[in-house]
Amino acid sequence: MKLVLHNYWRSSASHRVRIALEVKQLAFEYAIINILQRDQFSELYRAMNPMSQVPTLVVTEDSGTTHTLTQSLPILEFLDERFPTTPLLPKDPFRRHQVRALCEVINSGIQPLQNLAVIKAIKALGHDTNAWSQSYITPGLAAFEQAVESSAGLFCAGDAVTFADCFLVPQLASSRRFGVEVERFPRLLEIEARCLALPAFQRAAPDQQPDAVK
Ligand SMILES: N[C@@H](CCC(=O)N[C@@H](CS)C(=O)NCC(=O)O)C(=O)O
Repeated sequence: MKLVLHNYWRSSASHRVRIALEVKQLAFEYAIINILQRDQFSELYRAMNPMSQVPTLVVTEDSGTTHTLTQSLPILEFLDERFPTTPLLPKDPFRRHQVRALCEVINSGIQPLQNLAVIKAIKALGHDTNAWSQSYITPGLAAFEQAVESSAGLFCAGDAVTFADCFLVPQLASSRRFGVEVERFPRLLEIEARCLALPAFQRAAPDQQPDAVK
Protein backbone atom coordinates (compact mmCIF):
# COMPACT_ATOMS: atom_id res chain seq x y z
CA MET A 1 0.00 0.00 0.00
CA LYS A 2 1.32 3.43 -0.96
CA LEU A 3 0.35 6.60 0.90
CA VAL A 4 0.75 10.09 -0.54
CA LEU A 5 -0.15 13.00 1.72
CA HIS A 6 -0.94 16.23 -0.14
CA ASN A 7 -0.35 18.84 2.51
CA TYR A 8 1.28 22.05 3.67
CA TRP A 9 3.77 22.39 6.51
CA ARG A 10 1.88 25.02 8.48
CA SER A 11 -1.63 23.66 7.93
CA SER A 12 -3.03 22.39 11.23
CA ALA A 13 -5.37 19.92 9.51
CA SER A 14 -2.35 18.49 7.62
CA HIS A 15 -0.36 18.38 10.84
CA ARG A 16 -3.07 16.19 12.48
CA VAL A 17 -2.71 13.56 9.77
CA ARG A 18 1.09 13.65 9.83
CA ILE A 19 1.00 12.96 13.57
CA ALA A 20 -1.28 9.94 13.09
CA LEU A 21 0.91 8.59 10.26
CA GLU A 22 4.03 9.01 12.39
CA VAL A 23 2.49 7.48 15.53
CA LYS A 24 1.50 4.47 13.44
CA GLN A 25 4.93 4.44 11.81
CA LEU A 26 3.47 4.50 8.32
CA ALA A 27 5.78 5.59 5.53
CA PHE A 28 4.25 8.22 3.26
CA GLU A 29 5.21 10.43 0.37
CA TYR A 30 4.98 14.16 1.08
CA ALA A 31 3.32 16.13 -1.72
CA ILE A 32 3.49 19.90 -1.25
CA ILE A 33 0.36 21.99 -1.74
CA ASN A 34 1.37 25.56 -1.04
CA ILE A 35 -1.88 27.12 0.12
CA LEU A 36 -0.33 30.60 0.26
CA GLN A 37 0.46 30.29 -3.44
CA ARG A 38 -3.08 29.01 -4.14
CA ASP A 39 -2.01 25.50 -5.20
CA GLN A 40 -5.24 24.23 -3.60
CA PHE A 41 -7.26 25.91 -6.34
CA SER A 42 -5.52 24.18 -9.26
CA GLU A 43 -7.82 22.08 -11.44
CA LEU A 44 -5.81 18.97 -10.64
CA TYR A 45 -5.99 19.42 -6.86
CA ARG A 46 -9.63 20.50 -6.86
CA ALA A 47 -10.47 17.21 -8.60
CA MET A 48 -9.03 15.44 -5.55
CA ASN A 49 -10.38 17.79 -2.91
CA PRO A 50 -13.51 19.70 -3.97
CA MET A 51 -13.22 22.01 -0.91
CA SER A 52 -9.76 23.10 -2.13
CA GLN A 53 -8.29 22.41 1.29
CA VAL A 54 -5.41 20.36 2.60
CA PRO A 55 -4.86 17.60 3.50
CA THR A 56 -5.74 14.89 0.99
CA LEU A 57 -4.42 11.38 1.47
CA VAL A 58 -4.13 9.26 -1.67
CA VAL A 59 -4.00 5.57 -0.89
CA THR A 60 -2.95 3.10 -3.57
CA GLU A 61 -3.59 -0.51 -2.70
CA ASP A 62 -1.23 -3.27 -3.81
CA SER A 63 -3.88 -4.22 -6.41
CA GLY A 64 -3.41 -0.77 -7.96
CA THR A 65 -6.79 0.58 -6.78
CA THR A 66 -6.53 4.20 -5.68
CA HIS A 67 -8.62 5.96 -3.04
CA THR A 68 -8.60 9.72 -2.52
CA LEU A 69 -9.36 10.57 1.10
CA THR A 70 -10.30 14.07 2.26
CA GLN A 71 -11.10 15.64 5.67
CA SER A 72 -8.55 15.07 8.42
CA LEU A 73 -10.87 13.50 11.00
CA PRO A 74 -12.28 10.82 8.67
CA ILE A 75 -8.70 10.26 7.46
CA LEU A 76 -7.65 9.56 11.08
CA GLU A 77 -10.63 7.21 11.43
CA PHE A 78 -9.55 5.40 8.25
CA LEU A 79 -5.96 5.07 9.41
CA ASP A 80 -7.05 3.72 12.79
CA GLU A 81 -9.39 1.16 11.22
CA ARG A 82 -7.00 0.06 8.49
CA PHE A 83 -3.85 0.12 10.67
CA PRO A 84 -5.09 -0.81 14.16
CA THR A 85 -1.64 -1.31 15.68
CA THR A 86 -0.98 1.60 18.08
CA PRO A 87 -4.69 2.52 18.26
CA LEU A 88 -5.58 6.19 18.46
CA LEU A 89 -9.05 5.62 19.91
CA PRO A 90 -9.79 3.98 23.27
CA LYS A 91 -11.83 0.76 23.31
CA ASP A 92 -14.67 1.91 25.57
CA PRO A 93 -17.51 3.62 23.62
CA PHE A 94 -17.88 6.40 26.21
CA ARG A 95 -14.15 7.12 26.09
CA ARG A 96 -14.29 7.07 22.28
CA HIS A 97 -17.07 9.63 22.45
CA GLN A 98 -14.93 11.83 24.72
CA VAL A 99 -12.10 11.75 22.19
CA ARG A 100 -14.36 12.52 19.24
CA ALA A 101 -16.10 15.32 21.16
CA LEU A 102 -12.71 16.89 21.97
CA CYS A 103 -11.77 16.70 18.28
CA GLU A 104 -15.00 18.43 17.29
CA VAL A 105 -14.31 21.36 19.62
CA ILE A 106 -11.31 22.10 17.39
CA ASN A 107 -12.58 20.64 14.11
CA SER A 108 -15.84 22.55 13.94
CA GLY A 109 -15.61 25.03 16.82
CA ILE A 110 -12.21 26.64 16.28
CA GLN A 111 -10.24 25.83 13.12
CA PRO A 112 -12.85 26.71 10.47
CA LEU A 113 -13.13 30.22 11.96
CA GLN A 114 -9.41 30.88 11.60
CA ASN A 115 -8.87 29.10 8.30
CA LEU A 116 -6.90 30.96 5.62
CA ALA A 117 -9.94 31.70 3.44
CA VAL A 118 -11.81 33.17 6.42
CA ILE A 119 -8.82 35.24 7.54
CA LYS A 120 -8.49 36.66 4.01
CA ALA A 121 -12.18 37.59 3.99
CA ILE A 122 -11.95 39.23 7.43
CA LYS A 123 -8.89 41.19 6.28
CA ALA A 124 -10.70 42.31 3.13
CA LEU A 125 -13.48 43.68 5.36
CA GLY A 126 -10.84 45.75 7.15
CA HIS A 127 -11.03 43.92 10.47
CA ASP A 128 -8.18 42.96 12.80
CA THR A 129 -7.57 39.31 11.90
CA ASN A 130 -5.77 38.45 15.15
CA ALA A 131 -8.60 39.93 17.26
CA TRP A 132 -11.08 37.93 15.17
CA SER A 133 -9.27 34.62 15.47
CA GLN A 134 -8.47 35.10 19.17
CA SER A 135 -12.15 35.67 19.89
CA TYR A 136 -12.87 32.13 18.72
CA ILE A 137 -9.67 30.33 19.64
CA THR A 138 -9.49 31.48 23.27
CA PRO A 139 -13.00 30.35 24.32
CA GLY A 140 -12.58 27.21 22.23
CA LEU A 141 -9.37 26.26 24.01
CA ALA A 142 -11.01 27.11 27.36
CA ALA A 143 -13.82 24.66 26.52
CA PHE A 144 -11.27 22.06 25.44
CA GLU A 145 -9.36 22.48 28.70
CA GLN A 146 -12.55 22.19 30.74
CA ALA A 147 -13.48 18.98 28.91
CA VAL A 148 -9.98 17.58 29.36
CA GLU A 149 -10.32 17.94 33.15
CA SER A 150 -12.58 14.90 33.17
CA SER A 151 -10.95 12.90 30.36
CA ALA A 152 -7.20 13.36 30.70
CA GLY A 153 -4.52 11.21 32.13
CA LEU A 154 -1.06 11.72 30.69
CA PHE A 155 -2.68 12.76 27.41
CA CYS A 156 -6.02 14.37 26.47
CA ALA A 157 -8.03 11.21 27.07
CA GLY A 158 -6.37 8.74 29.36
CA ASP A 159 -2.75 7.68 29.34
CA ALA A 160 -2.34 6.94 25.63
CA VAL A 161 -2.15 9.26 22.63
CA THR A 162 -5.51 9.61 20.87
CA PHE A 163 -7.03 11.61 18.00
CA ALA A 164 -7.60 14.39 20.56
CA ASP A 165 -3.84 14.87 20.95
CA CYS A 166 -3.45 14.81 17.15
CA PHE A 167 -5.85 17.78 17.12
CA LEU A 168 -4.61 19.66 20.17
CA VAL A 169 -0.92 19.97 19.28
CA PRO A 170 -1.52 21.54 15.81
CA GLN A 171 -4.21 23.83 17.24
CA LEU A 172 -1.85 25.15 19.90
CA ALA A 173 0.79 25.78 17.23
CA SER A 174 -1.59 27.85 15.11
CA SER A 175 -3.05 29.57 18.19
CA ARG A 176 0.42 30.94 18.96
CA ARG A 177 0.68 32.29 15.41
CA PHE A 178 -2.52 34.24 16.00
CA GLY A 179 -1.12 35.68 19.24
CA VAL A 180 -3.39 33.71 21.58
CA GLU A 181 -2.15 33.67 25.19
CA VAL A 182 -1.82 29.89 25.41
CA GLU A 183 -0.26 30.25 28.90
CA ARG A 184 -3.84 30.59 30.10
CA PHE A 185 -4.23 26.86 29.50
CA PRO A 186 -1.58 25.16 31.67
CA ARG A 187 -3.21 21.72 31.51
CA LEU A 188 -3.14 21.83 27.71
CA LEU A 189 0.49 22.95 27.69
CA GLU A 190 1.37 20.08 30.01
CA ILE A 191 -0.21 17.58 27.60
CA GLU A 192 1.43 19.31 24.64
CA ALA A 193 4.87 19.01 26.28
CA ARG A 194 4.29 15.29 26.84
CA CYS A 195 3.29 14.86 23.19
CA LEU A 196 6.27 16.85 21.92
CA ALA A 197 8.62 14.60 23.87
CA LEU A 198 7.57 11.75 21.57
CA PRO A 199 9.59 11.23 18.35
CA ALA A 200 6.40 10.79 16.27
CA PHE A 201 5.20 14.29 17.21
CA GLN A 202 8.68 15.69 16.61
CA ARG A 203 8.81 14.19 13.10
CA ALA A 204 5.34 15.57 12.30
CA ALA A 205 6.17 19.11 13.46
CA PRO A 206 5.67 21.91 10.90
CA ASP A 207 9.29 23.07 11.01
CA GLN A 208 10.52 19.57 10.20
CA GLN A 209 8.68 19.39 6.86
CA PRO A 210 10.38 19.76 3.45
CA ASP A 211 8.38 22.89 2.56
CA ALA A 212 8.96 24.61 5.92
CA VAL A 213 10.03 28.25 5.65
CA LYS A 214 12.40 28.92 8.52
N1 LIG B 1 -12.17 20.09 7.76
C1 LIG B 1 -10.99 20.11 6.95
C2 LIG B 1 -10.32 21.45 7.08
C3 LIG B 1 -9.16 21.59 6.15
C4 LIG B 1 -8.64 23.02 6.13
O1 LIG B 1 -9.30 23.96 6.56
N2 LIG B 1 -7.42 23.17 5.61
C5 LIG B 1 -6.85 24.48 5.51
C6 LIG B 1 -5.44 24.48 6.07
S1 LIG B 1 -5.41 24.00 7.77
C7 LIG B 1 -6.78 24.90 4.06
O2 LIG B 1 -6.53 24.09 3.20
N3 LIG B 1 -7.00 26.19 3.77
C8 LIG B 1 -6.92 26.69 2.45
C9 LIG B 1 -7.77 27.89 2.21
O3 LIG B 1 -8.44 28.36 3.14
O4 LIG B 1 -7.76 28.37 1.05
C10 LIG B 1 -10.05 18.99 7.39
O5 LIG B 1 -10.05 18.68 8.57
O6 LIG B 1 -9.35 18.41 6.55
